[in-house]
Amino acid sequence: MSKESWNEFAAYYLPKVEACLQDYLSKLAAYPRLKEAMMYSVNAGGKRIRPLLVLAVIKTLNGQLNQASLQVAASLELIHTYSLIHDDLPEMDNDDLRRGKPTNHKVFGQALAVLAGDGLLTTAFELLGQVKLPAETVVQLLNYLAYAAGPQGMVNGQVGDIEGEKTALSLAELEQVHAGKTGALLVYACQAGSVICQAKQPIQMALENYGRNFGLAFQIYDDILDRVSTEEQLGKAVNKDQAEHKNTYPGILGLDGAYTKLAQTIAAANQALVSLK
Ligand code: GRG
Repeated sequence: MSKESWNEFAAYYLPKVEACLQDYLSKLAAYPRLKEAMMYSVNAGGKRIRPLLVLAVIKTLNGQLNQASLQVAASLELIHTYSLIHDDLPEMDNDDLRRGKPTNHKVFGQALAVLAGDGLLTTAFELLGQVKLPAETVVQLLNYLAYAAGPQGMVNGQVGDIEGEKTALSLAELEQVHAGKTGALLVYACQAGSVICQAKQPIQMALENYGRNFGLAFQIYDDILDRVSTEEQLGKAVNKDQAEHKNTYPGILGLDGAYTKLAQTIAAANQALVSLK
C-alpha cells in the first residue's frame, strides 16, 4: 500500500474503529467512574496502528471489512490501551504524561488505573468472544491473542525490559525484549487478519514475518526519536558511554548504526510481503 492509499484507508476506517470502541465501552454495566477511567485512555489520542493493521491485512487478502473485522480490530486496541495504562504506573515506568495528557493514574489514582487496565484487558476478550465469525475462527483468535498479550508475548517483554534495566543488554537480548513488548501485538494483528481470511500457511507465515519486522522497526524508530530529541535538548551529541538509556538501539549501535538497522529492518518487512504479490 502506498503512503497515499494508506492515508485514505486510515481516514475511512478510523471512524469505524472509533464507533466500534465507543459503542462497546459505553454499554458496559460498570460503575461510571470505572467506565470513565477506561474510556479516558481509550480516547486519549492513540494512533490506532494495531487495529488498522488488522484491517489492512484483511484488505490485502481480499477479505470482508465488516462489523466482525472491526470488532476483532477494536479488541486489539483495548489490549494495547491496557498495556499503556499499566506501563505508566509508578511501579513500572512512573510516567506523568502519555500522548501529552496526564496518565490514567494521575487522573484516577493508582487503584482505579490498575482496575481500568484490568477492565480493558478482560473486555477485549469478551468483545472478541462475541464476534460473529465461525466458532473455530473465534477460538483461534482468542488463543493467538492470549499468547501475544500474555507471559509468552507482551507481558514477557515487559518483564525483560524491567529486568534489563539492571544490566547492559546485548543486541540479541534487546531484540528479544522488544519482540515481546512491541512485536507480539503487531504480529497478532497480522495473524488475526490471516485467520479471519483463512489464509494458507505460507501467506500466514509471510505476514507474521512482516509483523515481526514492523514491530522491530517501530521500536528502533521510537528509540531514534528519543535520542534525537535528547540531543536537541542538550544541544550536543550524546556518545555511547553517556547514553542515559543504554538498552536502546542508539545506545548499543550508536545513532548511525541505529539508522542503518532501521533501514535493514524496513527492507526485511517489505521483503516479507513480496510473496503476497
Ligand atoms: C504493562 C504488560 C504491560 C506491557 C506494556 C506497550 C508496552 C508494554 C509498553 C509501552 C511502552 C513503550 C514506549 C513501548 C514501545 C512501543 C511503543 C512506541 C508503544 C506505543 O505505541 P503507539 O505509538 O501508541 O502505537 P499510541 O499512543 O499511538 O497508541
